[in-house]
Amino acid sequence: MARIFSGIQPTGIATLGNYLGALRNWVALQQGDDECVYCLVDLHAITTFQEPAALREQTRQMAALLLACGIDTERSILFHQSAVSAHARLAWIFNCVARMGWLKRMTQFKDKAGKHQEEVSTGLFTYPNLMAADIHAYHATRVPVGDDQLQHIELANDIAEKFNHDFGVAFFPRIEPLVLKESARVMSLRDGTKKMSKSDPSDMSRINMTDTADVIAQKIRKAKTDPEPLPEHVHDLDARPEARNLVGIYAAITGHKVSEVLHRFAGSGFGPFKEALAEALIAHIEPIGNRTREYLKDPTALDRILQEGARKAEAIAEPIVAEAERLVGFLPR
Ligand code: AQP
Repeated sequence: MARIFSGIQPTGIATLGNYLGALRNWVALQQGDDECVYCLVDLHAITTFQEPAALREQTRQMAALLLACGIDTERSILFHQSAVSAHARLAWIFNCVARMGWLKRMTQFKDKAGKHQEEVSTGLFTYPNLMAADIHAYHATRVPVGDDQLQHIELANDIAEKFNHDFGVAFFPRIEPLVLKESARVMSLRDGTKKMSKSDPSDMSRINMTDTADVIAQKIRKAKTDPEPLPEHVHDLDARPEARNLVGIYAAITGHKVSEVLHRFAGSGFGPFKEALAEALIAHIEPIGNRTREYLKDPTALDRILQEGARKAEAIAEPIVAEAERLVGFLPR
């Protein structure tokens, strides 16, 4: 049995991108033999400023959504990162193991910081070290991620290797990223070259997992497209990012291959295709949104679920991080 770790930032309402790139896989992975540890990474969330009351609200909202998607706390551990101090302690050690040059190469930092590299928080820069700590604190070896996170997994492996080398031990194992190819990356509905993000300022750029049927239909109707009809061949989508994105979403949500979707819609304009896409999305997402709203009616129960999860997470992470601290040379706590 291996251990799986994955996290999501409570920086807003989860999007269709989070769902197809990550959450859906989290639910499926519970059926296997591996132990699943799923974390609401609130320490990561504050690398960009979060209004405190909103952060509390968003963390509960994300917990409710994960439960609504099918995360089962009998099978998986679900908790919020700040409740288990082992994450921050190991992250500090990794801050001292990782090299500046490694972090400077991280494309997600460059994307997120953009032209403001001097003004963003240092936490945003060292974010990948905390992510490495999240995984290694559990000796997790399998990590389901969207393909945008692959570089961070490579970095987590580099950090583990350097730690093992520096301290002359084989303590942290290698991590294997799990990426589902067909649905790996969902792009913005307004710009097919930009990833769909829960913190994009434009709500029309994304499908939120709690959007109602009307809102989903409207967002798909207004999604950016081009004037050409849908093509016959998959490679004809290469230069058409918006069309490729919508066809990819339809394929992922219906469980078909992109080629099968094109076979059905080739030659048709976007009107009928968008109608079919909206219908498929609504059938899939609306029940999840309804269940999320049900869970949110009892915030105390949600807090309790997360706290119980945190105690289980701590029971695994504490001895591992205590051993890392001993290896580094710290006296016992
Ligand atoms: N558009 C996407 N397509 C596929 N997968 C995605 N993921 C995020 N966006 C897409 C995957 O969702 C998991 C959780 O992501 P996160 O919330 O920890 O951070 P993120 O990748 O930065 O997601 P967002 O939605 O873009 O959040 P903000 O706007 O706060 O930065 C990850 O596995 C990620 O790959």
